[in-house]
Amino acid sequence: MKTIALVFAAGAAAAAAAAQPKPAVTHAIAVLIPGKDSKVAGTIHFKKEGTGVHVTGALTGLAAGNHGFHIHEFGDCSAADFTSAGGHFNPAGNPHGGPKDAKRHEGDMGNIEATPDGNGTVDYVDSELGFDGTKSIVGRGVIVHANPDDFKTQPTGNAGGRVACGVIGVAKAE
Ligand SMILES: [Cu+2]
Ligand SMILES: [Zn+2]
Repeated sequence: MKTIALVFAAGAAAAAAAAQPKPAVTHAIAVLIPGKDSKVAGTIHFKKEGTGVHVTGALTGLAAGNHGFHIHEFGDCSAADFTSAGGHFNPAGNPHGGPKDAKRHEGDMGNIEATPDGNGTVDYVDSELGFDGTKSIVGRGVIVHANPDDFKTQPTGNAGGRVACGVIGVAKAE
């Protein structure tokens, strides 16, 4: 009788676990690695805030000035020049633009400005980014470019080569 009771309890626990929905992602993270001939590295956090996502982080090893900063379609940093990350993440089929444009690629996060000592930080809330459905940035790539994004040239912003790459993953709970 005891054995039967244990088996029943285990079965009920498994059923309860299966019925529970997966917890929604509210915090994702990308650790960026430098490309060939680059020293650019850093960490970018993505945290759900209201209906958007709060993007924060810091990079080192940059040349002074602005650098295009995007989410690209693939979380694939395997190629030496990071072309494996594909083009800008663009699930809505929009033209390229800047983060404040009404129509833009979802991945168009603008520029990161580096100080003369090579440090760049980002801290803004992006209303286009999300963690759910076709808009989900989880599993996509973050790319930092050698040159500034002009927010106009299609489809890349003319931002030049790719100097750092990271994969957006689910962050460990704090
Ligand atoms: Cu890019
Ligand atoms: Zn774009």
